[in-house]
Amino acid sequence: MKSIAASLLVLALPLAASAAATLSGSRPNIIFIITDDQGYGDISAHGNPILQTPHLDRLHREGVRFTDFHVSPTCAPTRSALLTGRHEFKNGITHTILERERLAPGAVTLAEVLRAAGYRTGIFGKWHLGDEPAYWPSRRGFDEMFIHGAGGIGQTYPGSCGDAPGNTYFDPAILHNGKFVRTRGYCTDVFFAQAMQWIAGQKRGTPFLAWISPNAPHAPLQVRPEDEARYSGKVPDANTAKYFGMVANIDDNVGRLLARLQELGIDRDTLVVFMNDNGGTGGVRIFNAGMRGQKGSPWIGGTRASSFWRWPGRLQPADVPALAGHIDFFPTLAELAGAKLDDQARRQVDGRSLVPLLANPRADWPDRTLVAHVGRWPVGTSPDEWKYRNGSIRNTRWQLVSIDGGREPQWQLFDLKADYAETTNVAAAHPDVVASLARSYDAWWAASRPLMVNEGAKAPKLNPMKELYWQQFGGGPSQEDLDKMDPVKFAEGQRNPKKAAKKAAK
Ligand SMILES: [Ca+2]
Repeated sequence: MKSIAASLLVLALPLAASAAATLSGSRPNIIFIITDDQGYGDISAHGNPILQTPHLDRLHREGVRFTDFHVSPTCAPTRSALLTGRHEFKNGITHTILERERLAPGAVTLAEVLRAAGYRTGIFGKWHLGDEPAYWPSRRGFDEMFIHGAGGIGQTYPGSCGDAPGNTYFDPAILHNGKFVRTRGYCTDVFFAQAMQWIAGQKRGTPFLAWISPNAPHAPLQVRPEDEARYSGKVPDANTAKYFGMVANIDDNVGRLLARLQELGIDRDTLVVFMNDNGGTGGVRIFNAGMRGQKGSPWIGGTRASSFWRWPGRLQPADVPALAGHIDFFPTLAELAGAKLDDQARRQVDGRSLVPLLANPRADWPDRTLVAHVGRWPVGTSPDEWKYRNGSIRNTRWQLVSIDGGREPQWQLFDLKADYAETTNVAAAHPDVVASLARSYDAWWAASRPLMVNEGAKAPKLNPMKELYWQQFGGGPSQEDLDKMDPVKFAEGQRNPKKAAKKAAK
């Protein structure tokens, strides 16, 4: 038996290597679905005891699943890392608002690289990497742009980050290739329908990237009543029912999309990748897959994400336990597309191509470090004061975390192999591990610090998306809009939320 097993192993190695070689430059259509504020635990395939997600479960069942895959603790940071192959701070992104969500103009994007390789590129939903025209996806490699403004539909912040006025999750005004269109329907349905229409219109033989990024299930929990009704009475409170209803609606849309690919006859030419963009939010009270932390924290529960890669006939369903993350997305898709990276792109990308792991879940994968940092320090303070506040660095086995530090760290160490739930600080027992990971963290900060180009950025008085809308349809800012865009009032609200709410209620 032993010799048969050994000879099978000898056979398997060259097969896996040749499978990777076959995937490289295979140029599939790529559909990327990234949901907003859905946690790793908000999927029934991951063990959620209440939520039913049959179509996401199908992507899980039929795909390659990365089981230790990490994104950033919040929205815009993750999206920038996916598009550039490097940590968000190197893209200038240290927040989700206040001009600090804008993707540095000098960065090369995945959409640009794929377009240069002959792909057609479209985005449908949330962008969240800059609302001023110079930052739009149409200037960052996307042929087709169908997006809402800000980090969420209807949001208004001081400066550039803000959506069209009066928008809600129902019938939102959407920016379509530079002009607003007044849509009809629920936002997630609208984004998927538009994406499917665009996909159906693509010429056969020209591959495409469709980036579908619903704003759901991000708060405010504006949900179709029939979707909320699916969970009313099954969960302890109305908000969870709304939140699960929003996820169920996403799942329905994924089902429609998969059926459409079949109808169009492109199911086997299309790689569908599914992820969520940060740790859990509205669902963690029900199920957080045993993890510590959620969105906005540097713990495992703040960054672990679903990462399903389904390509029928080409990728064999499997779990891949290798430590991987959002920074690997760019080099992976570039390799699949057969894109040539120029020197600038090669220097920019810190991630690694996952193609060897897509071909063989046990492929050689040297250990590495991944960093998470929540950012979000107050405007006007030095980032260096926040270097060790809500930051972490990990390799496959260990995670080093500093929650309450500032200019100096307060390191805690966790042995993820024995304690993935991060219950026990073992720093005192492993000073060598602490020192080694801390050195890597410091090197990462030193490399990132000069690239934080949005610190101290000048802000416009009015949200550019709103101005554009008023130019197109008439009207102007209400007093409420002006209050929300007032940086002084905003800062007051940040410092003293209760007092600001009282004042606003007067
Ligand atoms: Ca998010």
